[in-house]
Amino acid sequence: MSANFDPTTTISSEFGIFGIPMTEAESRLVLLPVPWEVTTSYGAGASLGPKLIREASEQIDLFDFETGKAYEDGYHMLPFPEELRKKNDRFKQMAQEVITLRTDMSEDHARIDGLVKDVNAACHEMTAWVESECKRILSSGKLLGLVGGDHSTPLGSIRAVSEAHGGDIGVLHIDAHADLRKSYQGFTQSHASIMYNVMTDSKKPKKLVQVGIRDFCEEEKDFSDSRKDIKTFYDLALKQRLLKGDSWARVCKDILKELPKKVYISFDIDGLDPAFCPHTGTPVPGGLSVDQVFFLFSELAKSGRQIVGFDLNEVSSGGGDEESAEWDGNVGARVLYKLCGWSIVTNRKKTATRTSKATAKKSPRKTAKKKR
Ligand SMILES: [Mn+2]
Repeated sequence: MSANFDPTTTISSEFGIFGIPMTEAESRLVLLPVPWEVTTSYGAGASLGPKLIREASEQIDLFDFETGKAYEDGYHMLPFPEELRKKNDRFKQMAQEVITLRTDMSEDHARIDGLVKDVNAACHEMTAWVESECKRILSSGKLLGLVGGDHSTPLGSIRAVSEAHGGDIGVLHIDAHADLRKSYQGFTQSHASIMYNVMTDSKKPKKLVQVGIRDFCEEEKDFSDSRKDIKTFYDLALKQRLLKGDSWARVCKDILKELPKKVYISFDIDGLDPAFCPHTGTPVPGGLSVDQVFFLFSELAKSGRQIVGFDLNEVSSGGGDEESAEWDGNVGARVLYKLCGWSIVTNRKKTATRTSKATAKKSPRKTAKKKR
């Protein structure tokens, strides 16, 4: 970090995510942007998520009430992958044609099947690319966060993290949707199937814990019920507890009880009340407040659990212009900032000796800053 860097003033996000001017090599945590929304069925614009979040991120005060100066360890967002974005535009058109043909009850099954096959193949390629990028980041000993895109994007990151820990991780999945469909509109790799794909993968995590779920079909509920390694906390059940006077602290305790020591957080922004993400693709009334989610994160950290990776998805412009989605970007950036901070802090605890060395190394920089 440059000696000229002043964390108390607003610095353009052009210098880096949250205005932090640090390279990948200098950073403890690396963010992978994945501008992909090929099979988005309803609102469009999730591929703009990384851009919306990055632009809003410059507004954030770096010192955090809970995680302090975690940012000093360095956050770096990789450049937006232009090739992937172009591929997204091409295959999204094909996926849209499928949806239109199906809606029109088309009999042209050969055409539909051909398009579906091509779209599924493109989605597999995206997942393979994400997986290899994540493996590269993890093998350099860095912490990892993925910024989507729609919620199909983190299959590769969850796979990479799960494999790195021999499957000994739990996924904390915050979402309005269960995402446990075998396929949706013929697409096997869509946002609606992400957790089905995660939990039927050869490198699957040992537990999936879902929170805020309020939109699901019978098949998804049956699938969740049938699996001992999946626990779904339905939004309605959580709200009923709160409405009867139970505390969110007790609810969080019950959620955390289901999770092992190592936790990967998969956060679909629509898990929040739509007031916090009005332009997201598939908003559902109800949901969590930002406060409730931040409290859950802090309880997770306090419990001694370690965040081994995370993703944030479905922050979107809703198909409108970017300016209209400024609020969505603002909330997304703040959620991302908490995820980054807790990732640093929960991994610091585990490697106390390494941290003290890192802190010692940092002090000359602090002195340099004071000279200004
Ligand atoms: Mn969702």
